[in-house]
Formats: sequence, structure tokens, C-alpha cells
Amino acid sequence: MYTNGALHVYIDEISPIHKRFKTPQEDLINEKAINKVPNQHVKIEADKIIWELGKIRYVLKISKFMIEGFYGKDLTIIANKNSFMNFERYRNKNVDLKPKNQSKDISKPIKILDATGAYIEKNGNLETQPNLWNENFKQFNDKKQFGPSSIALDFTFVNSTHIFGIPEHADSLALKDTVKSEPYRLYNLDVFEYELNERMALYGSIPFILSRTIKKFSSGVFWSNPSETYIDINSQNNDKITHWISEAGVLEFYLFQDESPLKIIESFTLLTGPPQLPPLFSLGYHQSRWNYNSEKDLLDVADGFNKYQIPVDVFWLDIEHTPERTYFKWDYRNFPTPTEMQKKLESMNKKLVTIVDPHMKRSDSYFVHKEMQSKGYYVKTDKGYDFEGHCWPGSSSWPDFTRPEVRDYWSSLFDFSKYKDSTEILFVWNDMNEPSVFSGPEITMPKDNFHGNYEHREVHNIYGLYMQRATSEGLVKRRLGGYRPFVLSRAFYAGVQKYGAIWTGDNNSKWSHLEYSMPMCLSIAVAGLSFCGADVGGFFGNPDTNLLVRWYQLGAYMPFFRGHSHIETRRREPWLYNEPYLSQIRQAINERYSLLPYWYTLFYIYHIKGTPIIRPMFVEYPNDNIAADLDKQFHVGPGLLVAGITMPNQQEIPIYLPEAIWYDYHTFQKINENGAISYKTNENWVPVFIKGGNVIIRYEKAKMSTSDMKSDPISIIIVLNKEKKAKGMIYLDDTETFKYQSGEFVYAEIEFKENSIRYKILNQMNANISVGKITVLGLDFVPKVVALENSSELFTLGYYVKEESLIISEVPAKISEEWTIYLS
Ligand code: NBV
Repeated sequence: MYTNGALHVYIDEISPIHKRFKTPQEDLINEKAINKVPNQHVKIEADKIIWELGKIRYVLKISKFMIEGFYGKDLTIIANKNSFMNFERYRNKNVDLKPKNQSKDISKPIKILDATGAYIEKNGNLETQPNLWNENFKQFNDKKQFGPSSIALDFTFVNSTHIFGIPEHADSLALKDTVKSEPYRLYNLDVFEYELNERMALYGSIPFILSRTIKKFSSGVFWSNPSETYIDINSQNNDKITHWISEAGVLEFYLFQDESPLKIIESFTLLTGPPQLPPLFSLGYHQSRWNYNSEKDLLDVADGFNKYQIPVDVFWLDIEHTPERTYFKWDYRNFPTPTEMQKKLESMNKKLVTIVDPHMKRSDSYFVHKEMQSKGYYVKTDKGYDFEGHCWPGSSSWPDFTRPEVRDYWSSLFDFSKYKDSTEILFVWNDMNEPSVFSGPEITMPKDNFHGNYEHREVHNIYGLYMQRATSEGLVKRRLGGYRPFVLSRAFYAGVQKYGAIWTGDNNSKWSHLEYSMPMCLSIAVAGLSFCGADVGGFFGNPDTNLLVRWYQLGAYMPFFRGHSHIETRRREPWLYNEPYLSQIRQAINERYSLLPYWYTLFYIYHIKGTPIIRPMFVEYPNDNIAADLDKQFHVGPGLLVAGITMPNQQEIPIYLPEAIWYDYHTFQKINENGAISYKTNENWVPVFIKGGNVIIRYEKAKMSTSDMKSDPISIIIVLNKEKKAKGMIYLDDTETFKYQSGEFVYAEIEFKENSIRYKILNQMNANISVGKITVLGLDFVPKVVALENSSELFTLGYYVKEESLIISEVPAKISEEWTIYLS
């Protein structure tokens, strides 16, 4: 048991015929975030082992192998209550099944030892049991060289109203019963034009479930297994019974119990983290398309953003920028001077992202292929040859990212000397890393391929994570450890928050896909990764202007904000649309840029505490039964509530505002109702509310990129709650290096109470950034004097009162100094 309240359970065969794959502890678990509880917290009784820490207790009943988790007196989670535990031991083909001294008469039942080690009676010819040692699927044959090796277990969430997690599925946030439908499947796949409202597998997998109970406390389970996994869900009485079945690997899981869902998300996020603190530019707007066709095309687009005064930080180049999809190289016919192109972008304070996929073209003139081939770094077939499959470049092979030496080699490819014409402003996008293999079963890698001694089936879901990790390490190494990386990945697994962002893949230009981008990213955020977004506008198809504008407005409130589209779609640069659409898109992006100080601070808190940035309603309001069902509105940090507009021409939308004081973020109007309300929409924005008790920090004016704004004054909006109090944080650093790790950052608390605003520094750095305008909403008196006190003097400030807000326009204070403002 760990001091964060988690119980780690790991079961393997004692002397197996083959060693099973167990994700190396150091690859998955942040040893620094956890400590084992000392021995005095562990008691051993006759048939029991008990672990106890504060309110959290786990009891293992040894003979039944059943673990009960208690929070105080309440039972919250039970492992193996239904005895679904299954551990198919490796066996030699036909040997265990051949009964000794038994009649050869196959019409009589015979006793056999099954793979779980139990004797069972069976009829028939056992040597021809179908699919155990060989399975055909369409034109594919899975050799299953090691035979069956599945594992299974049930977890019962006691008194649970809802369970959440196990992304990635294009489905509701709350998980559904699967009694009458397919189970949830976790198997990283490149799915063409995925359907909504489905439990089928998508690009990423995080085997983590969180339960919401009738009371406030909560429990969770992390099933640490990267092989194909199915989860069945059955609600019975007040419980949710989940049955987990994985095809291979060891039986390893972590149980969690804590006082709230938020705490469990934090524990899981740190356990498999910590989340990366991204460079600030990556929180800006990203403009992408498959493909910007040439240097000129890309630079024209960059100029367009300037000309039309639309902020953007990053331009993206998809597969067509390479010669025949050989990554780390440029198609010099269309991109003759990539370094010059990047210099121009740099002079505009912009960045570039290029795509680097895992399929390596098998061509003798491709240096990466030659090196990987000669070093033996590719995934192998069962015969020990390099696996060859078909993908974008034609015949391809795939690096075995599960091996540390292959990851080291891969990361060395990002060195400026190897990745020719890449510069310091170039960052990376890892697509197709499920991995997608056009010629493979289900468009992925055959399960009977080999990674060292392990079959691909054992490591499938973690392959993409290892690739993103190697890429991210490469970006750090190329600048000698000084600068933070940015890597977007399509495939993911538990722990992805350490390496970068993900997006929801190839969505469609439909209102329903805009709608599902919310539950999809929220579910991923519950499972530890907040840095998520969907292709704004939809990847396939052409959105009409109404849909595109609404998507920008919502996308601006998603952690990863990128417009992207398929090669066959019409161009979508914002200025290709008439007014008012162009202005509306600009306004949405401006809104994102003005809130960057708030976003960046949330990312810092996420980085140190694991607190999710986008939060489902049930996380913020664990006791509110209505909130538990909502997934089309969500919190960004504690202070903002955002609702997507998911249908065309909606004049009013239903919104649920839990008990609190709320203000409309755009108009600063107080909302005089609570509960389920119908809210009048505005064509210029989606509804955003500020919750009383919070402080929102922002820039008054958006500029053309994050770096153009990083020294600008920061305005403070204080929204009082019923007690006339509010609190918020601010975090600032140099936005791109690792110097914050040695203390070079400002972290401060802004608190309103007893009619004064106190700015208290928790960590200091010299930063010449001023405090901008201060707005206080919800004051119940008009002050006669407003005075500011800093370390040396006390002076009065000018202010005015407008409707219900007090505004102090000029505040002679700095973000890096302590000060207090008194209202009297
Ligand atoms: O590299 C091309 C696309 C990319 O634009 C998209 O974002 C990825 O999800 N890629 C998939 C491959 C082909 C998609 C049909």
C-alpha cells in the first residue's frame, strides 16, 4: 500500500514456461510520487492481510482471493467478489490437455487440467479446441505461439451511482451497462470514420475506472495491462460490477480510495505522471491541414493570420512535406529552404510542427531505415525477420519502441545534425502510432509479431506511448536538456500526461462530433491526461460556417486547440469566410489568448498536483446528482464553467448551474437563477460562466502570439461568493525552459477577504510584469477609498463602479511583488 491510499497488487506465475510482459515499474509509475506505507500499517491475521492508513483500509481474504476496500466504515470497492478471477497459465501445446491413463473413447467425458490449473471434465476431442493455438481472422492468421494466456478479474464498485474512465471511446462520459451490448474494448486502433455512441476501440487506451458513490468519497481501479482488454459493466442493486479480461500479460492493478473523485484523479495522475508542464506556445492556437503544400503556401497562411489580425502560435506540416513519407527529411521540391522558412516563422514568433510517423520506408536510400535495419531495431516476425507491412511509404517496418536502446536511437534522430534543416522552433507530431498498418489485421500490427521475447499482443496498447516518449526525450536532448518538448500523439496509454498532448483523431465535420469532443476529452482528463483536443471544424468533410464558428468557440476552451482537416476538404483558413464569421473566429481565438495566464496557471497546478484542467461536472460537484449526468458542459479549472453549443441555430440552450453565485464571463452580468436554466445564446461566443469565490487572471488584449504577450500586464477578475470571499492562483515563468525546476518562477495567491485584496507570493522570481486592471464582481458596497500598500508605501488608487462591478484601471503593482489593496 502507498501513502496516497492506493493498493498495488501484482500476480504472476511462479515459474512460467515463458516470461510474461509486465510494464517495467520505472516506465509507468512515478516512484517519487509514492511511498510504501510502513509495516505497522499492515496486519496479518489467520486468513487475512489488512492494510490501513487513516480512513482507508484494504482487507485481503486469502483463501477466496478477495480484496475489500473500506473508506471509514463504508465498503467502496471489492476485487474478485464474483470470483471472475482467471489466470490462464502458459502451457505446452497439447501436453497439459492430454489426459494420462484415460480412455481413448472420445464419447466419454474426460478429466483435464485446464489453463487456470483446475481439473475439469470435458467431452470431445480436446486436441482440436478451436482458436487456442491458432486463430484465423479474415485473411489473417494469428499463430498464438505461446497459446492462451488471458487474465481476468472483477471489481465491484459499491454504492456507485456512476462510473467513468477507460478512454478512448466516442461515447458518453458516464460508462454504460454492457449487459445487452458489446463490452468496452481497449485496443489501440486506427478506425476510419469512427461512429459515435460506441464502445468499440479507438486510438488510445487508459485502463482506469473511477466510481462516484452516493456519499462523497470515491474509489477507482487502474488495471495495469497493455494487451487487448475488454470491460463488461453490469449495474446490480446499487453496485457497478465490472469484469476485466485481458488477452495476455500479468495480473496487476492498483485500487484507489479517497474523500472525493478529484482526489482520486490527482492520485492516479501523479502515480502515472507527473504531467508535463508544456511550453506556453503549445497552449496557443495551432493551424494545421493535411497538407500545407509548399513553403510558400505555409508562409502565405502565416501572413494571412497577421494580415487578418488573428493570433496563432504554430503551423503544422503533415506527411506530404516529406519525400515519399520518409520522416526526418524534407521534400525539397516543395520545401526548398526549410531552414529559411523556419527563420521567417521565428521572426514572426511562430513555431512549426512536423509529422513523424512510426512506419519506416524500407528503402536503401533512407538513412533511418538503413540504420534501424542494421542495428536490428525493428519489430520482428515470429520467424525473427524484420516485420514488413504496408503503410503510407509503401513497404515499411516499425521500430521496436519497447526497447530502451531503440528509444535512445530514435531520440538521437531529433538532433539538429541528424534531422537536417530542423531548427529550434520545430516540434513534433506522432500520428499512426497505434500502430496503424494498412496490411495488418484490423489495420494494425499482427499480434504474433515479436518485441524481443514478447509477442506484440502483450504490448500493443503501450507501443504508441513509448514512441511519444522517445520523441519527447529527443526534443529535450537536442537542446541539451534546456527546453521543454511538445509532442502530439494519436495513440496513448496510461502515463501519456508525462510526454505531451493527444487529440481525438479523425472526427467528422458534424454537430454530433463537436458534441462528443466534450465527453471524449473529459473522459481522457479523468484518466490523467488533460492536454486533449479535437480537430476544430472536424477532420473529414466540410463544416458549414455555423458549425465551424461554434467549434472554434468551444475549441478555445479545450486544452489543446488546433484547426485541422483532411486533404480532400476545402481550405479553411479563417479569412476564407465572410463576415461576421471571420470576426467570430477571430474573437474565439482572441478569447483563448486573453485567458492564457489562467490556462498556464492551471497547467502548473496540474503538473505539481495532478489536478485536472478540464473537469467534468461530477468532479466539481460530487454531491450533486444532476451534475453527475452532465457531459456537454464542464469546468475549466475551478473558476469557469463552459457549455458547448451542439446544434445549429439554437436560440436558447439548457444549462445547469449548481448552487453558487454565477456571472456571465462575457458580459459580467450576474445570473439570478440556479439549477437547470435555459440560457439565451449569443452568436459571438459559447456560454461561459465565472463561479463566485474564484479569481480569473487574463490579458486585456490578445496579440498575435503567446510570445508577443508574455510580458504584458495581467488583469485580475475577482468574483465574490456569498461570504464575500474569493481566491485564485497565478503562475508565471520563462514559458519554455526547465529553469522553473530550479525555482525560477512566480507563484502567488490572490485572495479577497474582509474587503481587501491580498497578493501573496509563494515563490518569487524577478519578472517585470505589471498588474493590469482589477475588477471585483459582487461587492455589496461602494467603497469611498481604495488604497494600495506594498512593501514601502501606501497610496490611494482611482477606481470606478459600473453596475455591480468595481474597476481599478491603474494598479501600480507588479506580479512579482507582494501587495494589498484595501477597500473602505
Ligand atoms: O497524415 C495524414 C492524416 C492526418 O492528417 C490525420 O490527422 C491523422 O489522424 N493521418 C491521420 C493519416 C490518414 C488519415 C485518413
